[in-house]
Amino acid sequence: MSEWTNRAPKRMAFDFASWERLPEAEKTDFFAACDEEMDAVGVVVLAEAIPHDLCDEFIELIAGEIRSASPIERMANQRRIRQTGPTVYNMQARHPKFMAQIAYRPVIDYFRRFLGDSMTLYSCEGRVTPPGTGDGNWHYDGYARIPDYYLTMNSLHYLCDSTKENGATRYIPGTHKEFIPLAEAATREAKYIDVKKGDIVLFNPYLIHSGSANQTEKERPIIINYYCRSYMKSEFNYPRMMSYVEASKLTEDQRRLLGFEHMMLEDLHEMYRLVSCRKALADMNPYSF
Ligand SMILES: O=C(O)CCC(=O)C(=O)O
Repeated sequence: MSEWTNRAPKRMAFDFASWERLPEAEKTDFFAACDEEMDAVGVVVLAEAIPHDLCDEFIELIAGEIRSASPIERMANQRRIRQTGPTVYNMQARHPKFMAQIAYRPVIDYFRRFLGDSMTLYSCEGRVTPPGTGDGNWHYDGYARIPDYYLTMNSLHYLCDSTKENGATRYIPGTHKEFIPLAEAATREAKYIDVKKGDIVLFNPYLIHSGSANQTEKERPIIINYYCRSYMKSEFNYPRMMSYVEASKLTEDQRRLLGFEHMMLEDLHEMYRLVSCRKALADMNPYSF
């Protein structure tokens, strides 16, 4: 393992739009460069990976969910307004564009190299940091800190430019290597990640970081797609939240990410109804006749 560095992360440019069609060798080289950033800095910035018009659609969809929030969601958002801003859980269940975004190839191909092919989604959230929000709490995204082994990985999808002025994500350099307590990290100098609209930032799960104060007059919207190893519990039980018809429309990647292959079954019937993607049992699915 090499040393960490205090320098700002590089903006990793790539032809993300052509990802599916590009030769494997090009992606392997790109990932090797990303690995250097992940190791040395603790964050990888995928430069303008999301087209701007899609960012605008995401912003509208998150705003719509916040406007139509249920009373309990409203109360929770009111309570957290000074620190993180309104948060919408389960965005992938609320709109197909978010369902597509959880399976965004450059991110899941990269994360699967660390968390295994069976990696699942832990959570998909939309968040808006409004003007007047203060600094977030220092934290790292993982559970136990195990050297050279990751249990989770987080991706932040920025839907507008984000700087120190409007609530950039900040981090304490080196904390992905030196496993110091949060209180000690809080006494060290933070760095702010300067990103552009459409950038996606991938985090080393042990890097201590947080959101920061939004001192502008404009909101800062982001999507937070967080993944974990398949043997861990995700935030919600996604297969049980979906109807059979909804589940039948998922792509293979989405099914796997939502944990259909690794869920704990309630009873024998679920084995045929929910897990019929397991090839050996596919012809026994009672709905498939
Ligand atoms: O809002 C941010 O920039 C930080 C979000 C964050 O720290 C997290 O999701 O773990």
